[in-house]
Amino acid sequence: MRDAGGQTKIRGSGYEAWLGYPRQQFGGSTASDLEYYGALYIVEENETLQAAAQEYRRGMASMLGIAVANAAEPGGACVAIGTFQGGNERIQNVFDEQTIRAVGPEGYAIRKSRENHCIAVGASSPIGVLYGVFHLLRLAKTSTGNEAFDEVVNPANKLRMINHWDNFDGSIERGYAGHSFFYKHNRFLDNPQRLRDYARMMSSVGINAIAVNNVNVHEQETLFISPAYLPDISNIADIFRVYGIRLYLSVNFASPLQGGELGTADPLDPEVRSWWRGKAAGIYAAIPDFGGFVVKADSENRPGPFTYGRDHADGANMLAEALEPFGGLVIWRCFVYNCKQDWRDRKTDRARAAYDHFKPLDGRFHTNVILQIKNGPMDFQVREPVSPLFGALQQTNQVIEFQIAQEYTGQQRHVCYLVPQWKEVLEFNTYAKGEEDAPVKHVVDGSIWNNRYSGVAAVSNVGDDLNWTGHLLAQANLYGYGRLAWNPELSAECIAEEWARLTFGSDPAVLDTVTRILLDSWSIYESYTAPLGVGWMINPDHHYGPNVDGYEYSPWGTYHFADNRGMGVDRTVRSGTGYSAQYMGPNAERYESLEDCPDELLLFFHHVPYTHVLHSGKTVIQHIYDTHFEGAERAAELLASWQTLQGRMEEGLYLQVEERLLEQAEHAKEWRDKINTYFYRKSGIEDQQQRTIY
Ligand code: GCV
Repeated sequence: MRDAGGQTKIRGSGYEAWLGYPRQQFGGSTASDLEYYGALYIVEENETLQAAAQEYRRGMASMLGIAVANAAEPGGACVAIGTFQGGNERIQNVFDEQTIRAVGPEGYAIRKSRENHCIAVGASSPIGVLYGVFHLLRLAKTSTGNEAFDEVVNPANKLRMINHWDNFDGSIERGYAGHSFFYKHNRFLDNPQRLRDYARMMSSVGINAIAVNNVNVHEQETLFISPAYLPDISNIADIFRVYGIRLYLSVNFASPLQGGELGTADPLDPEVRSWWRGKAAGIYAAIPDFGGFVVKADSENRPGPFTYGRDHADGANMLAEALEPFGGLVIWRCFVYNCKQDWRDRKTDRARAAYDHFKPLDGRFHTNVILQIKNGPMDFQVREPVSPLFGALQQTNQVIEFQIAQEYTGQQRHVCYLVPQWKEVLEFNTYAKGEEDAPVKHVVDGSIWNNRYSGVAAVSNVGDDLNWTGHLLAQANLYGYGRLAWNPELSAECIAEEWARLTFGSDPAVLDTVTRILLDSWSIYESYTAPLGVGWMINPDHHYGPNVDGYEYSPWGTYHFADNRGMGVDRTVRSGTGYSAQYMGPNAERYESLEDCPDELLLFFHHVPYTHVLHSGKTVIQHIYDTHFEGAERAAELLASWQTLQGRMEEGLYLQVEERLLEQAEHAKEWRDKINTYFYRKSGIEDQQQRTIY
């Protein structure tokens, strides 16, 4: 957003995201914390601690309009920040041994001590202090000004990662917010301020790892691990480091072949192994805290170990061995499937692929390999079951992969707050421990199997749009992802409210409306796009907009198997692909059974007649008609709700969201009409309510 003079307008653009700290009116009559907020006591010089101090000053200036002083006088009221060992006597006085022991490597403690006249933020590492300061700012923003601060906070997940699908030419695969802010026209962009602001945002929600290039690694990006490119990559890593973020690179499994250096990429070939060891040494010479490699292999036309008759443990372990001496990790994706599969036999099933490939390899991966598993067995659809690999892999480090980028969920042109979906996945009981609860969140935080590495990763939704995410409300997904990765116990409501407050301020009408829009949005989007667990009804390649038979990897039919009698994919053991047996205990039974399968996943697991009656009491076809009519209406209501907020926030923020919601309301009608018409023509069954179906 630029004004007439060409100046970039930050206020009202969304650029500051949740770090803009709108002016705060404390509600409490005895806003006693204010006496502390005006002065800061810090003694350490470390860059990360200085960044923490800067954040604090910036936040307080914006929120309270105060210029924070350096706390010079001994004993004066202040906020004191520092590491436990860093020589800050306020910190030393406030925190006892027991508290210090309870704080993990990235955690922090916050305590208000009247005796010591301070609010203290202490940690065992500088990054812990920075996280603590972000937390204090959040508290100050969301509090009444008179809280009893006293908590120790540690992240639940070790790895809290973002994957960029940015290409060196500046495009972003599945990017819906402009171009890359790392690269353009095969050059590194020189925009350290933008990178710093990005790192601040990510750090403020606890992200500690970022892979900066697409998992589909093309010719140019294959060279990122070579001396010609490492100095530029290392500049990015320098910025990230201050904010506690390690840089990762996606690598091409066939890298040794590029430029004819070697004649093979066979993971068991000694020359190949030594080639990768050499590369690792070169990378660590340039970036001593380099995180490691992210790898997509043998999937969607990417090279991989299958070419050489090797399996994925062979492939991953070869890279792991190269990175091991430097403490690096291999993050190996389980999104491995044959996109050219012919489904006509109705036994072949893409949903089976990840489990079929990786379950037999459990226990064979090196200790510095982490498998990255998409949340569902297919591909980030609006609705799919949880991947059965969670719980099935018991001797393997693993992270879950979400997609913040809204590839199949409205492409950041429609609002679709995904935190409720992610929460459902994280709470899903895998039954991996029989009677004992074994939810996905405890599989991925490593606590169930005592994994050395564990955590959460997600595909980023940012680009060079001034507001980062295209749709301003899509910032809530980015924010929410980070908050959830840090603490999966937070509720979707609490995260939505927190984000709204940090972004728009504390006007109750705004908070209430924004929170409601966010919380309703997934169900609204689902209702006009993806009935009963059917996905993929999108235009080929770009995946935007309705096209019932459109998806490019279904040239032999469809992913919904609709004919004139019924629809859905039979994934039962009894008569279908047998996928339901990949689940454990009650999950396998529930999905196998037509009676017990939950409505929202019915057509994912069963092929049924259009007249099949759901638990809701409606037939499948009537459900499709009703949800599509209702969905379009509810999309229009989102716009109407938003319009009640005019004049209650910065105009720039209001207008950009209004524009997107207008588009969504229109486009929901197109979805309604295309899908209803398709299934009306297929089934020949009239709508009970006699509404017009085109
Ligand atoms: C980066 C889906 C997307 C691809 C993406 C792939 C993946 O198929 O459409 O763009 O490739 O997932 O996760 O690797």
